[in-house]
Amino acid sequence: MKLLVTGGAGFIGSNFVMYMLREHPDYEIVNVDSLTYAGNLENLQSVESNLQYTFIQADITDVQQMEQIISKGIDVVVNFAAESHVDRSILSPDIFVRTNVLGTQVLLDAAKKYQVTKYVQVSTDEVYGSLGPTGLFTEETPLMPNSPYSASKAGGDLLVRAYHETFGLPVNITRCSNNYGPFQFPEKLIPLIISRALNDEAIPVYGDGLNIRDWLYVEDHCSAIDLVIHNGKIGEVYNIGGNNERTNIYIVETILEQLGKPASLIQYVQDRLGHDRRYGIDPTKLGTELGWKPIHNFETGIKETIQWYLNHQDWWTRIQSGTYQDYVQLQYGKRMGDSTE
Ligand code: NAD
Ligand code: TDX
Repeated sequence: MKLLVTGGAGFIGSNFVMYMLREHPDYEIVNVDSLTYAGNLENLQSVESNLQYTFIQADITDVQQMEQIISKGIDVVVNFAAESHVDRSILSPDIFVRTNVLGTQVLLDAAKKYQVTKYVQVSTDEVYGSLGPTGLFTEETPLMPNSPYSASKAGGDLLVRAYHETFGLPVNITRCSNNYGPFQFPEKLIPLIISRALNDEAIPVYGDGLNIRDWLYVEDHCSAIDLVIHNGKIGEVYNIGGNNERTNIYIVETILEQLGKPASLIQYVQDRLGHDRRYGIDPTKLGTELGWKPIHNFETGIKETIQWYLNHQDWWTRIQSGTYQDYVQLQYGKRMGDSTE
C-alpha cells in the first residue's frame, strides 16, 4: 500500500509515520508537509534513511503539486496537515481557513481525480463544541464549533462529507480528543507546562483552571487511524478517545508534583476567548465496530511523556530559541504582566 500522509512533520503526523513504518514495514509512505512553525523534520530523524519513506516539502493548498503527488499511485490519503492551535486561531483566523478548509478541498479534488481507494480526514472533537457537566460527544452530536480553529476543522469535515455524498469519494472522518506524548510542540498545554516548569517559569492557567479535556496518548490515536484506514466503513465518522477527562488544574498540579516543582509557579491568567468548558468522547463505535482499545492510561502516559521531555531537552530548547519567543510574548506578555520577558 502507498500512503500519502500530509502534515507528517508535526506532532501527531510524525508519530503516525513512525508508527506505520513500524507496524507495516512493507508500506510506502510519502510525507507532504510545508514545514510551518509546527513542522519539524527532527521528529523524523529515526526514519530518514528508511527506503519506504519519502518526504516532500509542499503546501496542501497547492493544486498542481497535490495533483502531481497523488497521481503517482497513492492508494490512501491521510490528512493531518492543519493549523492546530486554538490560541493562534484567535490571533489570526485567516490561515486556519486557508489550510484547514481550502487545503482539505484541494486534497479532496486530487483524491477524486486520481481515484484513491480511501481518503481519511483527521479531525477533532472540538467540532462538536462544548459539553455541559454531563454527557459525551457521539458521532451524532451536532457540529457546533466555537473557535476559528474548530470552525475551520468543521468546514473541512463538511467538505469531506459532501465529496462522499456528491461524488462517491470513499472517505472516513476521525474525531479525536486531546493528544499528548513525544514531539508535541511546546505551545500546547502539557509540553508548555513541562518546559516552563523545568525553566522555573510561571505556568499560565486560563480562567478558573476547571475546564476539562479528555486526554489520549498519541500512539493510541495512531492505532485508531490505522484501524480506520483498513476497516473503517466507507462514509463513516469515528470518534477516538480513552475516557481520560481531567481538569486543566489537575494536569498542571500533577506535572509540577512529578517534576518536584512548587505550586507557586501556577499563575491564573485572563481566560481564552470562547473557551470551551468540557470535552468528553464516547468511543463506543470505534471499540465495537473496529475492535479498537487504547493501551495507555493517563497515569502511565503522562509519566512517559514527562520522561521524554526530560530526555529531549535539546529538542524543545531549539524550538524555544526561534520565533517561538515572539508568539509567547504576543500570547502571554500582557496576560502575565510581562513576566514572560
Ligand atoms: P501540529 O500543528 O503539530 O502539526 C501540523 C503539521 O501540518 C505541521 O507539520 C505543519 O508544518 C503542517 N502544515 C500546516 N499547514 C500546512 C499546509 N498548508 N500544507 C502542508 N502542511 C502543513 O498539529 P497536530 O497536533 O499534530 O495535529 C495534527 C492533526 O490532528 C490536525 O489536523 C489536528 O486538527 C488534528 N487533531 C489534533 C489533536 C491534538 O490534540 N493535537 C487532537 C485531535 C485532532
Ligand atoms: O497556556 C495555556 N493555559 C491553559 O490554561 C494553554 C496553552 C492552554 N490552557 C488550557 C486551554 C484548554 O482548556 O488548557 C487546555 C488545553 O489547551 P490546548 O493544549 O491549547 O488544547 P485545546 O485547546 O484543548 O486543543 C487541543 O485539542 C484538540 C489541540 O490543540 C487541538 O489541535 C485539538 O484539535
